[in-house]
Amino acid sequence: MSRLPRAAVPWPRFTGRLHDPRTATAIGRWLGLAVLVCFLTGVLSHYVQRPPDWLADRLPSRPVWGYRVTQGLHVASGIAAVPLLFAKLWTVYPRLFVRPALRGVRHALERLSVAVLVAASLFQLFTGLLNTAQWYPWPFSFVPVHFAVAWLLAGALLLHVAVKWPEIRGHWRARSPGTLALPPEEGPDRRSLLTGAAVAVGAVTVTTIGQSFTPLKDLNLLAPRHPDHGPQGLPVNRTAAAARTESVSASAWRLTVSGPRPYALTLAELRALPQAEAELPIACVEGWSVSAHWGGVRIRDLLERAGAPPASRVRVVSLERSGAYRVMEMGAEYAEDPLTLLALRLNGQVLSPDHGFPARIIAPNRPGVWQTKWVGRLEVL
Ligand SMILES: Nc1nc2c(c(=O)[nH]1)N[C@H]1C(S)=C(S)[C@@H](COP(=O)(O)O)O[C@H]1N2
Ligand SMILES: [Mo]
Repeated sequence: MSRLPRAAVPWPRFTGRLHDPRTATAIGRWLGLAVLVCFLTGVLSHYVQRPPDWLADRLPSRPVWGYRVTQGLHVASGIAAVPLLFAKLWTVYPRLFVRPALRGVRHALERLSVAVLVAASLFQLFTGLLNTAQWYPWPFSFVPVHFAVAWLLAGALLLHVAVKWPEIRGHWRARSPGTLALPPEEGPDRRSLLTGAAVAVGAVTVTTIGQSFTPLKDLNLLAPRHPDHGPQGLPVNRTAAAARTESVSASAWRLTVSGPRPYALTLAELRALPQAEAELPIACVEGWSVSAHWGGVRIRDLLERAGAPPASRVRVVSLERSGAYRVMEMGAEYAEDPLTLLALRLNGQVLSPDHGFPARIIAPNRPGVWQTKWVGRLEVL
């Protein structure tokens, strides 16, 4: 601001270190790191959930906790970015009052790119945060729009960093000459602001990270889901009542498997097949994740019985009549993994209706949305 003539800044006047470029850089680099982690884990999550055809059979089923960690990081970095973004906006908002507002085409384009960056950042954090609470008060579909705006944000951020590069470089280290040249001042100093921002990040992280990082689950006060709260010690997103699958009768239910040698099995017949066990997490894309002990029949055994050729892909259809997760496709890597089960048991008990009775999918290193509940049909593709 100091470079502008006084008369060009009619109101308000901002002085002090809390609005200077050194502070903006100090907060900006933490915000940049959070955004980078959030972007990379988000893009990964998107392609794991909706792989293009060439990738679908190559997605690795190990490590079993892979998606749990990356999606936990996605949501945690997004949450941490909220206080950082507000601190950054507060530091730089005096620039809104820069006069003349537009100094030429270059300046206009730069201001436009900052407007896009701020709008996209606010949009991403707002929609992402509401998604963790499964609240969608908008007329568009969350996933494609959140994904598209992520690229907009990434582009605007790259441009912003490029434009500000000389300033960022000059202020990166605390003892850069630019800082020393500033006059000493009274009032709140930069360190208090940075400490405040760090405390805010720590507070929102500690009170939400327990939703995926089980050792801290007792501190999880703010996240919508608690790892322990739910039937059979596991949270539930869509209940059997919501999916209208409560009235599935165990005696009438059949698992039908289509393929070269199609067949159908009753629940008793499935239980009589060789059973396998797996310790695997449900890792919901909304951020919560919990590991559980599953028992059931290996998918690869069921596919083999249907005469499926090796490296077959499988489509899983739920009994649910409607819903975004009624039909799921599973690539060959998952279908062949010995830990991928048609689960009949959870934590030592028969699956409860909310966890997918009579049978559900559990696979390693996969997003929760594809752990299909209330399975009725498998189709060898
Ligand atoms: N048929 C069906 N399966 C489903 C869903 C669904 O809506 N319908 N929700 C999925 C989501 S989003 C998650 S996170 C997991 C949660 O499993 P849980 O309720 O047993 O914890 O189930 C998945 N399976
Ligand atoms: Mo989920």
